[in-house]
Amino acid sequence: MFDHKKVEKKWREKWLKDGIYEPKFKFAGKESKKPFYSLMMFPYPSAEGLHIGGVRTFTGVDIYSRFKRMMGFDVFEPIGLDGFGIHSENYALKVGKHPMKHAKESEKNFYRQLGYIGNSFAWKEALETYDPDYYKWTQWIFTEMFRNGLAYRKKQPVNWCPSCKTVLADEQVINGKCERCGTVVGKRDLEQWFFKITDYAERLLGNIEKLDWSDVVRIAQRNWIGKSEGAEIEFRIKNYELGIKVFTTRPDTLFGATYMVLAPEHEIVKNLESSIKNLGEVNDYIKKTRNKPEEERIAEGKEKTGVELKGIKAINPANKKEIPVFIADYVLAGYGTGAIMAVPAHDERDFEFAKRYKLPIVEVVSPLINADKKRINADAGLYIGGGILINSGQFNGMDSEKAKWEITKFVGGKKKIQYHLRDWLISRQRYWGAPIPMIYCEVCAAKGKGEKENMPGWYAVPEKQLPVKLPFVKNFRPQGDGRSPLASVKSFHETKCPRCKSKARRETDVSDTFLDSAWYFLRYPSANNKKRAWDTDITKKWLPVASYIGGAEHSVLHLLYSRFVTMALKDFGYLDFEEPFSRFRAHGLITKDGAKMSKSKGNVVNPDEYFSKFGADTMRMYLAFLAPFEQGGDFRESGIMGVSRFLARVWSFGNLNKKLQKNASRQMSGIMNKTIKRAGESVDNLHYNTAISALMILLNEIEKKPDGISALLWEDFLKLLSPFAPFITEDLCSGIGHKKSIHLEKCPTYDSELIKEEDFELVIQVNGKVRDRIKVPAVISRAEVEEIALSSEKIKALGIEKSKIKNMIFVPGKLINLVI
Ligand code: ANZ
Ligand code: ZN
Repeated sequence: MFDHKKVEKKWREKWLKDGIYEPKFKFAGKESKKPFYSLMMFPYPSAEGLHIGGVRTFTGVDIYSRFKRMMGFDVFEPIGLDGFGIHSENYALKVGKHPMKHAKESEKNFYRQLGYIGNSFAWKEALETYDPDYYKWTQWIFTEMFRNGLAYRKKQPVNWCPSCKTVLADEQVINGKCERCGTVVGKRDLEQWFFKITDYAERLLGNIEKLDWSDVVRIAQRNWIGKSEGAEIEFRIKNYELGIKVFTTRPDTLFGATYMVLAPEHEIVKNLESSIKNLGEVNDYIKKTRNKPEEERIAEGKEKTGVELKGIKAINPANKKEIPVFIADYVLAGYGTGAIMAVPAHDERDFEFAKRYKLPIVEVVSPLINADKKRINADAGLYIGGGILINSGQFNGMDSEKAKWEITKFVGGKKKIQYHLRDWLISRQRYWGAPIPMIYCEVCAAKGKGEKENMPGWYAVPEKQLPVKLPFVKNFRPQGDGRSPLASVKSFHETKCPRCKSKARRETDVSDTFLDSAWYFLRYPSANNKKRAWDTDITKKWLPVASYIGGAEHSVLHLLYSRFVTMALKDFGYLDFEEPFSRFRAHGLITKDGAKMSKSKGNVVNPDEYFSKFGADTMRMYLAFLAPFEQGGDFRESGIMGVSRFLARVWSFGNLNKKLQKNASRQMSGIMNKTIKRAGESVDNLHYNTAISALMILLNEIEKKPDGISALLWEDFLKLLSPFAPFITEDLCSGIGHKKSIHLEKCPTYDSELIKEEDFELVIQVNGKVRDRIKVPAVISRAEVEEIALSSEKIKALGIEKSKIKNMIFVPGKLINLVI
């Protein structure tokens, strides 16, 4: 019997002691020739410990890394913890523990769990974001952003989570709710630190095309950046020396602009107050709407509300007509100019609003006859496509595309490119994060002095004074008054001005956790460098990251921020590349017995239990066998047994047949060759399940004729299996006299001459009864077999379809049994 606990412990300790998974970063004359940086998204150590989905991702990344290592690459597979942040702090609050203490405990638990899954981590480079050695450099990056003009302060309505009692970046508000706690997010006027990510919008967008990344993520980033081409056009206000600029993507419809709408936050209202006849009503409306969550304001189907500025008229610059001006919350302050020209005949929102407030609807674009254009709500007169201009003076008859720029020119407007992306809000009024390393001096501010001309009074903490350590604060609970708990710690915030030495005050907000994780991949290969954030030579050699794997839910958060920070650091002269991750693949999610795993359902799989019962090799292989890595899969205990039995057979064959012959039969080499080819290709596209099927078939063949198996062939089999089942293969390999670790061996190569497709007869059963037999290729994936079975005429004749099937049991090389 294979005693997994004993075997795992033995090898884990030996691997660590021999340092077999530590790459050669830079030893004199011994630098790595073929570096390969294989990275899994930074885990945050939740108190519940490792999630089984996380285990699947980690071991999936490891399988890939191990194959690369066998192919002669010097693989770096680092590990660390993204432990700062609201999530950990909220948990600490909930259980009444201090985050510093809680962090140490969950770190221990996490590293214990990450230890037993059998990954080839480079433990010597482990790092944690709450370690001052790490956040010293997070702070340094902040100061560099400031020095290079990419960090600034601004007062504006910001997302405010009333439960977390802190501001949130736009990216952290998901469907109007806080990404961390699910509470509906409101707005608050606060002065905050921002990073100018919008300066990089075009580059962030332009590079997307060149990235070898999962499509879902590329699309999400493109949409988030949201580039719109249009025009900025000014509308004059009657009897005032004032104008209101609007951003429009449809300047061709200008003649149809029958009213204007301002966002409730629009500055100009103050200047018009003396002429506004219904000022009371207007102010009430502004008060009522300005702090409403954005999502709520623009929600589709939501009844549009607004109030007219009575006594105010704007002039449509195209036809000089006087038009009314409204304030309505469907126009947002943070986009374009915060004001629009409303064209109810051609814009859905304006159409709804105009109907409600009985405003004129003037059609100015007529659809082309027979053209493939969308006409929605045709009878009511709303048309959102392009066409031929009507009711537009000298532009009548012109094609709307052409008219866009002709009309813009005619009214003295200008072309404008607008992005939906907004600047990254970086400050948090919380405790558990890296203090923002800035100092404010009132004396300097009064004289207009400061490190940056446009930010009097502000100084970055000099590098030699970093890190600004997060002090131990007993009452770390967020105050809810828009100030961080650090604001009440005098010994922390009292300091001296770096320039004039007067009494000055430290910034007391901490930075967003996403800043911690926006650069960690730069630190890993240089994790033990005390002098610099990263070593230039090592970075040149090891970055960008060759393979990055993680969740698609981070598309517009972590993945966008990391790209931005990398670009900025390149511009500052610290890096010579601007895209951090050459290849990115999003992993799938797993369910349990068909249902989403959740604590409330009580169906969360605890990896501890399963790894202890079945062993790491079985669990790794089972998780890899579930489904192609990029797809989700369903975790079922019944499936684990199949893999467990397979490994037991490997174990007994390896132990019974220690003296194998020198030469393999030709036929065996054929299958071997095919398996090598198939496994290699499958691993490259992360179809581990197919590779495992191929190995299962190979074992069937091996068991059939043990006499025909050569020692070499058996070793090749073990090598192919080793990335999936690192412990059992190492143990068997050492059992036949190998001194060197199997994990440092080269991958077997195949001889394409010997590859000839072979078929076998797949038996298709329904509830154990044979219903059909179909010839299929010898090496075939589970998904392919399922498809073949379901499309068999005989199975179809029984009225069996996918939805009726409870389970499918697949025995590679033999049969598939549909359980209904
Ligand atoms: C007139 C018009 C006529 C418009 C028409 C559209 C259709 P995207 O594509 O997202 O960039 N808009 C501009 N600023 C806005 C704001 N702050 N809040 C709400 N809506 C705003 O959308 C650009 C269009 O959204 C602009 O073009 C403007 O309406 C509106 F037949 O101008 B349009
Ligand atoms: Zn000063």
